Amino acid sequence: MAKNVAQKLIDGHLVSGEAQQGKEVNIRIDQTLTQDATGTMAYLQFEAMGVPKVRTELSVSYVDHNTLQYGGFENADDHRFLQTLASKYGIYFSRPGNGICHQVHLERFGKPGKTLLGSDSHTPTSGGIGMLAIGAGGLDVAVAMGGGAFSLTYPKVVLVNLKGKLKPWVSAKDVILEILRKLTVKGGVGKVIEYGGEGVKNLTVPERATITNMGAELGATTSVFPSDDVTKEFLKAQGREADWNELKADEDAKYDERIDLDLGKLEPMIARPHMPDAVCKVSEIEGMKVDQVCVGSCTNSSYRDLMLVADTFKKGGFKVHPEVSMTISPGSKQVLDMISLNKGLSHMIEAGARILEATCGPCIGNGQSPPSGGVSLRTFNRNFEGRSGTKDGKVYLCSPEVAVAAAIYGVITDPRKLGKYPKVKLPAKFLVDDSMVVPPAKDPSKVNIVRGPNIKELPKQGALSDSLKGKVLIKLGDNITTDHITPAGTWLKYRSNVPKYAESVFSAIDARFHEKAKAAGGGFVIGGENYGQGSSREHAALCPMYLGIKAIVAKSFARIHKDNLVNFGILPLTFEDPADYDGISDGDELELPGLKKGITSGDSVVLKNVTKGKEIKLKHGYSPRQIDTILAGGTLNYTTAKGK
Ligand code: MIC
Ligand code: SF4
Repeated sequence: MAKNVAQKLIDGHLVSGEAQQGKEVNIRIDQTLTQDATGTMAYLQFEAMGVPKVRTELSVSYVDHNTLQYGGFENADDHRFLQTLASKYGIYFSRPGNGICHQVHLERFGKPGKTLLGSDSHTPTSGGIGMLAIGAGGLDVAVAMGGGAFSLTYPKVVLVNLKGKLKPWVSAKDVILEILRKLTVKGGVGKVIEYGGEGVKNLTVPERATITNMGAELGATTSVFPSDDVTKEFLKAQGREADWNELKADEDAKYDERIDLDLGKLEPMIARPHMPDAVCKVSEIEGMKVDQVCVGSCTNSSYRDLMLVADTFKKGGFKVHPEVSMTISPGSKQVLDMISLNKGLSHMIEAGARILEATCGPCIGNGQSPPSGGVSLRTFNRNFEGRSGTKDGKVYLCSPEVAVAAAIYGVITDPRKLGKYPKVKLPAKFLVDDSMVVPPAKDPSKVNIVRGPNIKELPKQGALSDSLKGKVLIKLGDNITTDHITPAGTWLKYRSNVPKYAESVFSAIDARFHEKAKAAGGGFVIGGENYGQGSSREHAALCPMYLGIKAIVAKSFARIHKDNLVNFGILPLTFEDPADYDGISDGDELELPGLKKGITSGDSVVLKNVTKGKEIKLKHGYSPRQIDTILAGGTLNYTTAKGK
């Protein structure tokens, strides 16, 4: 049977299950990645499994999120824990300063045709070189490191058929913003977005990676490009030609959906606050005053992106506008090293840009929060309310072209006004120096894992009770993100300390939520559509579990978050009739009776609204594996019980 790229990758890694859309399948994972903010939990869970050494072809532990902590030891403790643990268990350790996990993985480790599971939602970045690269919760990554398969619902495959070439001052970010405009933040749920057509050859690997990176904002399982001569050139320039494999769709491969996109017809686009799909043309909002411009993040921090900014400043003799604060975060040490050697860095410094470390930085709310009510233009991938650290900050997402134009003029400006386009040519050879990647110890028995006081034990949870009772602790609307549930920014340092981090749950919506939840002995959360979109952080399940939350009843869930809830034994349930959402109020007393039978004997459970005297039908849609996991009270209980 003719296959598309996504099907070739999934079917080629199938361990069990039926390769049929909508069915759960289990696939073999070749590579894993973690970052510091999700990594400590993933490794604590990996340790709890008692496996002596990772069983993947390659596992890399990156430190890129929390690198510079103000006044405290927590981050440094986490880094030391991660480094010593990596050394002991056969994991490569990418030191802080070596770069953002996705950028470095693409440059140095990713291989076309392989699978990659990462404890970060932007893992699909490596789909830019033809990998099946999927974001997941830390526990799923821990299981994969232990040699276990990864379970996913066999996706629909959407072909984005590209033709033509991008015009000057229009770039890859505009492609993905246009797709977000068309499909919305939940348009990719249950789907893999596969790029094809004659336009593919006109996009370089860094451009492809920008597109697959931000496919995460569609809610897609992943996004993927074929692996072709452009991929080969990129890997050759990285000194990794031997890692290249050709990967393309068969001639008459079938797709579930198709979107045609003429690259030549695209214009500079921008996403307005506070959602990545609130996209319009830059020309529609030109002239708006800008307070900040930030270039960087795993979406747009490549050599190409930064040189575009540097050359625009240099060739036009431009400076940063006096009322704009502009920051640059390079994606990796390689990028920073190369732009410093070729003077691109000096051009940006001369223009008045501020140079930050090669890390996530402002993207995760680590510094450079906008001023009150301020407008910040960022080349990042998320602009959720409050994520920048300023609740009333207005964050817009755009390309490096649009960002530099705004930095120069101090107002949102169509970059096509900047004159001749300084098209960036990728180097025939990138500067390769992997000295900040520490290989694992030759003799693991000599390594002691160092745990500072911030590394707390994993909270535990018992098996599922047959009936759950409690109050509605909070009722929420649509598109609640994991940033709403467990915020990052100043809370990031508590990622290894669940009891403390649990105090952050829903804090931006209700500062006393955690006290309320604890006092009530737990309860229920009611959500709208696409509950839990965004980051893969499993803390958004783990911390509510710690507070005693038993079930989340919503109109629909985002993929990674739903899996995380199951992993930690919280029931994700959906309304059979979405209109029933209106029949539940904050504070209502709810009951889920006869759960065990309800879950095992069909897809439906009954929710009693004791306060309103009504019964509501809910669906669960769990696979047999998920049912067993839920009954056991989560994945760790389930795998331990299975192992006995
Ligand atoms: C993000 O962009 O939200 C993060 C921080 O990279 C997260 C991971 C995390 O919360 O640690 C992600 O995208 O998964
Ligand atoms: Fe880091 Fe931002 Fe990318 Fe998340 S989206 S990995 S915080 S750069």
